[in-house]
Amino acid sequence: MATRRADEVPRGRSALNGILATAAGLGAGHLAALMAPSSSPVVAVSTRAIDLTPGPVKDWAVNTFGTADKTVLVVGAILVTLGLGALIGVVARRSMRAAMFCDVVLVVIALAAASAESARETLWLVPGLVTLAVAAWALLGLTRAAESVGPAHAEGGLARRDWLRLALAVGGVGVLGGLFGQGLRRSDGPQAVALPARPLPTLPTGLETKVPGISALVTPASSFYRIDTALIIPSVDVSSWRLSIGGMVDHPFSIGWNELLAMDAVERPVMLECVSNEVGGNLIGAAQWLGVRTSDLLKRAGVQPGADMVLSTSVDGFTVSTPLTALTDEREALVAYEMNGAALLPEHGFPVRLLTPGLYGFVGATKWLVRMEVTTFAAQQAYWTVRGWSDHGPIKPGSRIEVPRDGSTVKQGRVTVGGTAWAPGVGVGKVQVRVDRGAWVDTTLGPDVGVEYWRQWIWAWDAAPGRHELQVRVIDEKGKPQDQTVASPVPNGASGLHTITVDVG
Ligand SMILES: Nc1nc2c(c(=O)[nH]1)N[C@H]1C(S)=C(S)[C@@H](COP(=O)(O)O)O[C@H]1N2
Ligand SMILES: [Mo]
Repeated sequence: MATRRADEVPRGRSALNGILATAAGLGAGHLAALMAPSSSPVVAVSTRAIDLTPGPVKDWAVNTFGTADKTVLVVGAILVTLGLGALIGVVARRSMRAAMFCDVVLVVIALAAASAESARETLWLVPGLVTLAVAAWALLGLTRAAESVGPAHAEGGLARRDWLRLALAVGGVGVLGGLFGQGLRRSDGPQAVALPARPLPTLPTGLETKVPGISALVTPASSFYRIDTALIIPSVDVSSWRLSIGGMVDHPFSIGWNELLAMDAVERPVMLECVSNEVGGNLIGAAQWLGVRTSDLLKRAGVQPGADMVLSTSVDGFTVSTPLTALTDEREALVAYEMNGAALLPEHGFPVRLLTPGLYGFVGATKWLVRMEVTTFAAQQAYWTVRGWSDHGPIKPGSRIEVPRDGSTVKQGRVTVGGTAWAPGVGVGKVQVRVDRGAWVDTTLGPDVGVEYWRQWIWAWDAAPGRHELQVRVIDEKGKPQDQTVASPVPNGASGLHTITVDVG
């Protein structure tokens, strides 16, 4: 069959060859990564990208994309790589050797990302090498097919059909590899574990039964916000899971699942908030947690004088620095293994997470917990503190209006306004609202579930026609109002009044 030189192939066709070959490589690599889930090139590179993200950028991403931030990152990484693939396809017109070299460089970057994972997998090399082999094979094949042209229609048509057939096959490898690789990893559900039966202390009925639209007193685990750096939810087997406690202690030890379950357990209603939560935002929830007191574990280890921090580590290498006092004082921080009466969901830290009442998640709520190291703030830094977030992260007192919704229209007359408010460690004394910057008026509070829990509130508003501004504030049990200064989340949490606008018709 007659051929043309590579540089006679239309540029667009060469670019398409590069895109298809790259897609095939990524898809095959993702499928191969069923053997080493975090080492799939797309996953490894995206994970490294998250790790290299400074605090303000993380905050921007969370606020712009919410909990879809990871999807945006992965899709972005795929698109950028396919773009580079197009360039490699064009490079192949001049020199196949140079194109292959570019492929190798990209795969070396992916391999470096996979090897840098703090929890490096045994077969971390496999997905990258599969990616390289498939991408190189596909680029060679497609380029050769694109170079083939027949002298007359008949043969030329054949050559074109050959390319098309190969292109479809290569594209298919990319798409199907990616879909199967993803689908098969989704299919292994959470491990079923037997937990000792314990009657749940019943909480009072929340105001959500009276006022539609206000947050439930207890947030169901399935709708609890999720924030973490894990692109793939770590899957931990309780039979091999262990929590080790060491560092500045007299008796370092480690404890397995059954031993932990046999320890004295406490059930506590506790709210949790992400430091990235904006005023009025949704990165907050409240639940009943059950687990072992961190103070019991630390007592057993025997903390040495001079320590002021516990650095806890997740199975995926993520770290959290918690002030030692917060893990030993009367707030009763937990190594928790139940949420709302059931085992933790994988996305919320199964089998075991840290839960420190009154502290933002990044300084007290390590999911997939495997290690607690007693140390000092001077000696060690944790994942987000290295990236510009504060060392100590007490949750700022705050409040939010949930009904009516910001920007909605309501009928004039009696309108129920309601929401949630919190003042961890001290407790909610009062929640007040004001209309159009008038006088603050007291609202009616929902059930009191303790100082580490949020409190629902409602208020009957006699709404006059027109556009109105509503604001809310919490006053803690000691009489201190929440900070009204407008601050963005970085470095230690947002503050300011939640303010909404409502049209009364
Ligand atoms: N292993 C691990 N634990 C983690 C994180 C993480 O990225 N990895 N993020 C923390 C942050 S920033 C928050 S706000 C809470 C969120 O817990 P949730 O997803 O169960 O709501 O988990 C904390 N624990
Ligand atoms: Mo967070």
